[in-house]
Amino acid sequence: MSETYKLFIDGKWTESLSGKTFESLNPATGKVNGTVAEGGGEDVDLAIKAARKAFESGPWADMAPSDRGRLLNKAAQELWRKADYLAEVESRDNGLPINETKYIAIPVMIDVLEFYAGLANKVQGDTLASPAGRFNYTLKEPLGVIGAIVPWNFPLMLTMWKLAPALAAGNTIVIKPAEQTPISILEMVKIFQEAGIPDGVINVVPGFGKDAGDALSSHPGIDKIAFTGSTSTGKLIMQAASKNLKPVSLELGGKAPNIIFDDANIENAVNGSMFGIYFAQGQVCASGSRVFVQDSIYDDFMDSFVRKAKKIKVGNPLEQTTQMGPQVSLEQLERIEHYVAAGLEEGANLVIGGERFKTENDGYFFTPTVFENVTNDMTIAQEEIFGPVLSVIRFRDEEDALKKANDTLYGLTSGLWTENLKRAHRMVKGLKAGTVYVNTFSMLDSAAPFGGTKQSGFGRELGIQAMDMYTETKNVWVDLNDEHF
Ligand code: TXE
Repeated sequence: MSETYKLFIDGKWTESLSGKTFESLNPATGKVNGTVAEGGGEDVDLAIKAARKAFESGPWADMAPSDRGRLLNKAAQELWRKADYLAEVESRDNGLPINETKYIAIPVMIDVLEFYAGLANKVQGDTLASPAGRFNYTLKEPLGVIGAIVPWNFPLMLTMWKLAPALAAGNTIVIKPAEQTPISILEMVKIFQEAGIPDGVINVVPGFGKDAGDALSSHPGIDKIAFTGSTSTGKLIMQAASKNLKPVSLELGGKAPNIIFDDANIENAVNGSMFGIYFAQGQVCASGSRVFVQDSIYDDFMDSFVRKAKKIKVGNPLEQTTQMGPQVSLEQLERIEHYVAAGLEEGANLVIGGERFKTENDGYFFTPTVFENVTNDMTIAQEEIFGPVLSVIRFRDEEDALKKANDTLYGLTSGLWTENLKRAHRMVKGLKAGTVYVNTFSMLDSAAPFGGTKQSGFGRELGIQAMDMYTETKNVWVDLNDEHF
C-alpha cells in the first residue's frame, strides 16, 4: 500500500499551497511507491522564511556548539536504530540493491553525520599577527540559510553530505529532493525531528526542478546553494544563483578513466573495475565508465571481466543476492538505450548486454553491458551514460593512457592499477580529477574531500574542508590604545 507524504516546513507537515501532488514510483515494479505533495515557488518561499527565522531567532541560533553537536549525534543514534528500515525505504525509492543501501549508502550517510557532529565545536578562527596596540582576529560564522538540491542516485547519502556540515556550522537548510526519490529523505527528517532538532532548522520541499528547484536556486533569501546533479542543470543553477550573487557548490557529472597497466594484479583490477562500473547500476558520478587496458594484457583482462560480468545477478533490489537492481526511471532506461544505439552506430563492438533485462513485472532493468573497440571520439566515450555501460579502450603506454584519460570535459574521479610505485605517482600527478584511486575504485570516507575539476564542478564535500563551504570568515580589528590616531 502506498503512503502519502507532505512538505516539511517549520517543523510541520503541510500540503503544498497549490494542493498539487505527484506520484513517486518504485523502479523495480513501475508501481506507485507514494503520493507526495508537490512544492512550488510559494512553498519554497515559506520554507526559506522558516529557515531564516530558525537561523536568526530560534533556539538553534543561540545554541552552544557542543549542544548542537550533541543533538546531531543524537539524530545519528536514532538513524542507526532505524538503519535497516531506511535501507529498505531507500531501495524501494530508487532501486539500489539492499546490500548496497544496508552496507554502504546508509552506514556511510550516518558516519558523515557523526563526523560533522564532532566538528560542531571545533569551528575556529585565527589570531593574526598585529602591531602593538592592535588586536586582529578572524571569526568563522555560519552563512545562514542553505539551499540544497539533491539527485536520485543516493538520495540520503548525498543529502547528508550537505545537511551535516551545514547544520554543524550553525546554518539552517531547505532541501529540494529529486522528484524521482523524495520519500527516503522525508522519512529521514522525521527522525531528525524526533531527535529534537528545532523547528525550521531543516525544511524539505519535494517538487520538480523547473519549479521548486529553480525557485530555491534563484531566491534572494538563501545564502548559498549546494547542488549535486547533472552538468547541464548545474549550469542553470549557477545562472539562477548569480541573479542574487549567491555562492554555489556544484558536484556534477563524471566520465572517469580507470587505467589498467600490464604490471597490475589483473584479478584485483577486474574486480575493482566491475565494482567501478556496476555499483548502483552505474548510476554513480564517480563511476569508472571508461576502462583503459594496456595492449599486452588486453585479452586476459577482457576474458576475465566478461566472464564475471555475465554472472552478475540482476533483479529484485530487496533480495539479498541481487547485485544489480533497476535503473531509477523509465526516462533513465531510455537514455541508456539511446547511448547503446549511438555506440553501435559509431562502430563500437558490443561484447555483452545492451538490452533491457526482463523480469515478471515492469521494472526498469538493464543488462550489464560492455563495449570494446571504443575510441575517444565516440559519444559513449565522452558523455555520461549513468547506467551499467562500460566503454573499453586500448592504450600503448603511460603517455598514451594519460592523454586519452584526460581527453574529457569531466574531472571528478579517476583510477589506475599498477604495481609500479613510481608510475602510480607519475599518473596521480598527471590525471586531471578531484580524486585518484590507486589499485582500488569508488572508495568513500567522511574525512576524504570529494569533488570535481573541469565540468564536474567545484567545491569539496566531505572532510574538514567542507566546513569552509558552510562558514564565512569575518575579520575583526580592535584598537587597544586609549588615544586614537
Ligand atoms: O538530473 P538533474 P536528471 C546526471 C546523469 C543523469 C543526468 C540526468 O548523467 O543521466 O544527470 O539526470 C533538480 N533548477 N546526473 O535529469 O536535472 C532535479 O529536480 C534547479 C549526475 O535527473 O541534474 C533534481 O533534484 N534544480 C548526478 C536535481 O536537480 C533543478 C546525479 C538533479 O537533477 C533544475 C544525477 C533546475 N532548472 C544525475 N532542473 C551526479 N553528479 O551524481 C532539475 N533540477
